[in-house]
Amino acid sequence: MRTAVGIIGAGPAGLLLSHLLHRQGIDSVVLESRTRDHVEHRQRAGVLEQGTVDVLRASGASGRMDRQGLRHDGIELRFDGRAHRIDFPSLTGGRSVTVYAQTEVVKDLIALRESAVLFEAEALAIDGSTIRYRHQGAEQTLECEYVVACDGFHGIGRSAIPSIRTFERTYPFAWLGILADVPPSCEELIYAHHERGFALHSMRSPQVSRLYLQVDPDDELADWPDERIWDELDARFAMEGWELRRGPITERSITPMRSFVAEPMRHGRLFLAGDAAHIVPPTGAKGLNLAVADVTLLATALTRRYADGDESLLDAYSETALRRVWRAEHFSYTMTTLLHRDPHQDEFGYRLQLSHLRYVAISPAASASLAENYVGLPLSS
Ligand code: RFL
Ligand code: PHB
Repeated sequence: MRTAVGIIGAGPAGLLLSHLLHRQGIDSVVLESRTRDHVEHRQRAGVLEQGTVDVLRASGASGRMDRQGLRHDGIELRFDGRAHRIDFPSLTGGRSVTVYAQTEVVKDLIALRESAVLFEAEALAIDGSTIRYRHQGAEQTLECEYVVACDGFHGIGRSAIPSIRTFERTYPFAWLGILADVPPSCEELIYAHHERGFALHSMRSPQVSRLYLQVDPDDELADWPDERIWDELDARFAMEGWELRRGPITERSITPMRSFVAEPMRHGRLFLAGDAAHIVPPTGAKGLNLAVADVTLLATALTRRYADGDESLLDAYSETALRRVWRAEHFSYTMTTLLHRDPHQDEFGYRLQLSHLRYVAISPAASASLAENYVGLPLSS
């Protein structure tokens, strides 16, 4: 098989890249190791930056998102038993975020690119601009002009860049995430700082809540029966006059927290995009948005290359993308260390967290900085 751009991975990065290229008349094939059903039901992100929404809208992929996505003009920081709202539009010149699940973004993009995705096709190796892969028990090759590895943190793309440097931080905690069939107990997301640990109240729809609890990285799901999860959420969100609604838990998982960056994001005709090149802890809601920013840059660069042979944007891709990546790394790290209880941290560190949170709550400058990073800086910054 032959194509212009061979893409490994049908997550948001690979699917959106294929869609953006298709709109410019550039041929691509997406190889995905898992089944369509698996990819469409993997529970992950929920917050789309304004820039991500703009890209989906401009590319004609936003029909359902425009109908079902929930526009959010703020978040709540809850600490010391009190609520502090960060208002996005007034702090960022009118910007906001949209709550629309990654599973739905992926379903929408697969519907648009169905004919270009080969499911259950596992990339085995990248030799120059040829991808070797296994499909239906047989080894095959995909001959490409360019290869883009959008194959996530555990993919093979990164290892095909010989000069790669990696930067990493792990954290002494993990997130236990649940989906529950119960209307959200809040209108906006709540990020709660508590001496028992961090908790986050998010949502998927007016009927479905998404909640997260900081847990020990060695904890297993068996350690967390339903009642313990709800009791712990109750304790961490506790605030006078506020109650958490409980309902049947339909999905649960534990995710470790990690910061990771690989540099550069290009080697010859091979490019990395999304989680294949970088991971952020989810506290800043940045992972999916970074993946979208990477492939938006890459689609523009490849379009220019196919239009008139100009490779300057492809040459600049890694450096341009990494500037945004490091901004998101810093923001995600800051939110993570601000809000979680570090088991190795002493009371001094805990007091510093509270002081920083109070500063964000009272200072327009500090809350504007948080808001501008949360809604996302412009793509060109
Ligand atoms: P993905 O989604 O991991 O997709 C990679 C795809 O590549 C496939 N693959 C291969 N295919 C063929 N051959 C191989 N050898 C292959 N190896 C791998 C995989 O099967 C998969 O389908 O990466 P992508 O596209 O870069 O997208 C990144 C996002 O998924 C990720 O950054 C976000 O989910 C992170 N994230 C969040 N991001 C946000 O922007 N906002 C959020 O609110 C948010 N919350 C979250 C999150 C991630 C979480 N977890 C589970 C890590 C909340 C959580 C709990
Ligand atoms: C989610 O809705 O899954 C979500 C929201 C905000 C985050 C992380 C995850 O920071």
